[in-house]
Amino acid sequence: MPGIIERYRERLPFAAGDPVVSLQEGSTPLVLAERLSEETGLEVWLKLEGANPTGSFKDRGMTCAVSAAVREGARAVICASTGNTAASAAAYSAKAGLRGAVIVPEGKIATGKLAQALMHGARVVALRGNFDEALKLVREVVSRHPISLVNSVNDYRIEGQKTAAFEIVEALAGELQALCIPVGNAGNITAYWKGFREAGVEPRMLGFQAAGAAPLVHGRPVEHPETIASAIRIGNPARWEEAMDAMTSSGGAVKAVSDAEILAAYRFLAANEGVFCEPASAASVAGLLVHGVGEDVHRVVCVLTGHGLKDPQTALEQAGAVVACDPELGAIERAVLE
Ligand code: AN7
Repeated sequence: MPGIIERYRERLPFAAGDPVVSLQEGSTPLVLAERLSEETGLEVWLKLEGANPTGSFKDRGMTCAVSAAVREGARAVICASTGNTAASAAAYSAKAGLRGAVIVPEGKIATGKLAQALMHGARVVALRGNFDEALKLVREVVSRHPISLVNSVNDYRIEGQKTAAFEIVEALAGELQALCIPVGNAGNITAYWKGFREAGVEPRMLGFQAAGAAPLVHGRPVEHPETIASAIRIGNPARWEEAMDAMTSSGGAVKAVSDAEILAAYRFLAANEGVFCEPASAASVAGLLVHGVGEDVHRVVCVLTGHGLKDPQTALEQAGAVVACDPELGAIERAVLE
């Protein structure tokens, strides 16, 4: 499959002949979740955005943001990030031959994401502050220097990410009544809603935030957001109004899920559906299990935004222990069979 710009060019702000920086993102699996369906009495599908080239949905937006930056003659890109945007921006700027700088909250990004950003050669800046402070600062930096901002305040990011909604509509022939999605900086829910409306389908948009980082649920910014789901440890989402509009106009809602609920869904998906996502992604399924989807829903799609390998540390803390064994047949048999 080609990347999303080639696949959906007529619905994106790119003309034939424009430069395209792509790693063949998009065209991700949509998998029927049989155990979750049994559990909920619904038909539950999982959109596996961890199958994108850098392991998260950000690649859909990043191919557009970086391609547009190249078209505009930019030499460098920058973003604030809880990790996945940083990994994606680093990869696409490496592919494009641009310089990349990523500002991340010190000590609060998952190991895999940090490894990615560094390997792709970005300048990685660990801010003694949180994501919201980092975003505020990078907005000031780009107002003073000719550097392209690739956070989801950049409209090209929304354009690219809306293509996930197109893929879902195509795969299910437009037959879905609800979408469950984690919400952090609120770009992705904004993008899905735009994509669905452009495709003429209006599922109920159900956004889920971590309880310790739930500004949209409380109706006011959270100064010190905290959650195990570091990707959505965000207290003042940039796309606040648009996200609220998506949820209200679709008859949806925004609700909170606790870290314990997120981790339970995270383990359930890995153990029972064969799908390893990162903790923030599991907020969509936690929301489905804890809050339900309301009346008259037959089919629901949960977006799993990032791959579980992004955050090996949380996985090892949540998983069972390995079984030590001497190199001897009897010992192996006991270890395997008992
Ligand atoms: C796995 O990388 O904000 O509501 O800087 O990595 O569009 O912010 C990541 C967000 C959900 C929330 N799931 O999406 C970043 C960043 C995962 C994420 C979200 C993020 P938005």
